[in-house]
Formats: sequence, C-alpha cells, structure tokens
Amino acid sequence: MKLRARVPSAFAVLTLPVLALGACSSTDDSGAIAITASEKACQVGKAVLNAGATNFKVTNDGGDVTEVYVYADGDQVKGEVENVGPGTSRTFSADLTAGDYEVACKPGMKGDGIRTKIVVSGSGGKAMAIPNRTAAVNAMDYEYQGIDGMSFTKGDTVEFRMKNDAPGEKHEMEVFGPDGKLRGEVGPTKPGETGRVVVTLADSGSYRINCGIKDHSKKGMHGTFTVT
Ligand SMILES: [Cu+2]
Repeated sequence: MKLRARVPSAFAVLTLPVLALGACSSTDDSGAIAITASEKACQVGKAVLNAGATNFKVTNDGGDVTEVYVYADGDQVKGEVENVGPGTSRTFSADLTAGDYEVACKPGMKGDGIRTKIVVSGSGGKAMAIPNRTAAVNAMDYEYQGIDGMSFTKGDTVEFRMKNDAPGEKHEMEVFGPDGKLRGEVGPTKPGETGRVVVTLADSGSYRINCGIKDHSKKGMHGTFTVT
C-alpha cells in the first residue's frame, strides 16, 4: 500500500477507472464477512453473525499461501477455501445455524491454524441432519481403506468417520457428489486421530472421495462409492 502511494500521479489517474470497475464487479461480495489472514492473525470482520447462508471474503495479508476453515465443535468443517495466495482474496460460503464456531486461518496450509471464535445467532440456516448411517474409513499414507464397496441409499444421511492410521502425515477426506460439487469434508486430521463429517446423500450416482492435501490424491488417496 505504501508503494502504491508513491506511484506518480499520472499513474494514479490512469488506475482510478480500473479501481472503480473493481468496486463495481465486487458487488457479489457485499454483505460478505471479511476475513484477514496473515502469519500472525486471523481477523474476522464481525464477532457475531446472523444465522443462514453466509459469504466470507478471505484476504491474505501474509507472505505465504493460506487457507481458511470455519469449524463447528472444533473439528467439523462448515466451509473452507484453500490456496489463497499472498496479496489475493477468495470467497467461500457456509450455511450456519445458531451456535459457536471457530474460524481457522492456516498460513502455509498446515497445522491447526490461528483460530478466532465467532458466534452465530438467529433462526436461519439449515439444522444439521441427524445421521441414519455411519461409515468408517481408514486413511493411510497414501490410500483410503474401507471406501471400495461402500454403498448407500439416496437420501441417507451418513456420518463419515475417518481415522488417520498413517504414521506420518495429516489427511483429509473430501466428498464430491455426482455433479462434482463438494458435499462435505473431514478436515485435516492428525495421525492417530479421527475426523468426522455428516453428509446427506441427496442424489443417486457415483460419489468421489479425495484427499485435498498436497499431492496425496495423485499418490492414490481417492476412491468412489455409489448411491442408489
Ligand atoms: Cu492425504
């Protein structure tokens, strides 16, 4: 920002229309809750949010790539965005019901992150469905066990429990629907720990499971299951 102030004034005039355009095209962000992430801080624009579908706009003020998660109960991912480069912004949304949450900014896209508590109040948002099925998955370096052969019935609400049995690395488990859209995920889980996510399988078809950490998917951390 200081650098920009020293730019010759002719330049400043030239860039003004561009800035104005930028402001116009960002109307989608109006109402988005600002999250400012750096190596040392994870600032959330509001401490108390209204329940319902909520947009977040993450700005990375740090020097390293970052990712931001919204957690319920410490480990249930309600929304997230990855790969936010230094000096850039990305948005994500989360459907939040009344309760306590944590926003975690993870500089370098690792660790538990810098956590900021937020409170959501009001009657909006979809209450979390109560699972009628559970499914146990083991994560290894670098594969999943227990996914192949899993099948569910359309409309099932499944609690996926992923135990990380790997000696070395954290793993996660993203669940993508037949349309390729993320339906839910177990966030990065340390060796020896179990993460969970509840997903309602509203569509029939082939779902894909994937570890979003580094190149784990390429190394073999993926699988599919069927909903009929
Ligand atoms: Cu992994």
